[in-house]
Amino acid sequence: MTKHNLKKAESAGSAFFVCITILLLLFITGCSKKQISSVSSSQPTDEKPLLVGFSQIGAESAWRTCNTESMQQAAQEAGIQLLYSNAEQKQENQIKAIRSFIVYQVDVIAFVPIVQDGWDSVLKEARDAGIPVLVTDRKINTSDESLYAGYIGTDGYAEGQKAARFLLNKYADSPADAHFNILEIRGTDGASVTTDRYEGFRSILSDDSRFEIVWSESGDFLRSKGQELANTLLQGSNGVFKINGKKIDIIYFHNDAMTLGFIEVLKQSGIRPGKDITIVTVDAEQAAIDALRQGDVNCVVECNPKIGPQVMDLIKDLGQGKEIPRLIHVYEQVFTEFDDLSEVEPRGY
Ligand code: GYE
Repeated sequence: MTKHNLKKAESAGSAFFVCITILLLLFITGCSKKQISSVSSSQPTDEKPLLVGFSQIGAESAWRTCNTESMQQAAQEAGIQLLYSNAEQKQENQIKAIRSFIVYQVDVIAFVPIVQDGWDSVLKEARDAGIPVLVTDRKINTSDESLYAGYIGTDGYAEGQKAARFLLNKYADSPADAHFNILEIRGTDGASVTTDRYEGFRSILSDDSRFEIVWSESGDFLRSKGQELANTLLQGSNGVFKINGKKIDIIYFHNDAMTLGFIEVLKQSGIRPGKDITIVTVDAEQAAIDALRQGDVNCVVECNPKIGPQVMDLIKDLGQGKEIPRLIHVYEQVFTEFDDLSEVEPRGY
């Protein structure tokens, strides 16, 4: 066989491999075509590429879409074959996907746990099959820490603290007897990042009696829910936003998607976000940075979705049987109304 024919045969072989992979996964999980797809390596090598199963939560926000793209692009650049599964916001779909990765004997499993609890059984199955697991973006609760190799992603607790510190700074000159009522719109209940952003925020403000969290409700990290909550909470507001008779001074949102939906309704109700009410939000999507520049938002705490390259480095280590750090928090910044925003690069999400 000539070198040329050999190359052709190799690439036909790898195309066949990808097809079989997809068919097998579809068969095992019964998932729709939309839920599972394969990204193959752009760098043909003589070695068999690492095969990685990645279970993503879904596509609930621009942040999430960017996170998925970062993983897929980084896998391609690293020559890793990524089997991508979209759980469409359901833990049961994630568990099914992980089981199918185990049956297919992938080299490494990576997943974003939609909620913290309920992973032990499936992770034991992965361990029994000798497949290392990397937890990314959100954390898990487990009775046995050895069930996963490590975690890489956001520091939700620090994000909550940063949001609260902005408020301490903004109201630094307000007297001790001033009073600020806070509304909190939480992310998905049961998700580690929701708990962390909730607790981090309180850890800073609980010592300052000027701040009172008068209401906290989940908007599930969705723009549509943010809008829906605003419509319900603002009913009969007549230009002043009150909950249980208390005028809301500050709203702390666990993500930008919910913020953007909510402030649209605030404006329609004749309340000026960023001016009549202080708005603090997490993620730093481009739309939130634009809103900060326009004065509709006062503080944006960055949550970094572009972790694909770091994830792939860890996956390569795991593929070689190396140990990885137990916990890696990625770099994240804060953007506020007091900063010079002219240097902020386009966010890309
Ligand atoms: O803030 C939000 C997304 O898990 C850190 O999930 C992530 C969060 C992010 O839907 O926009």
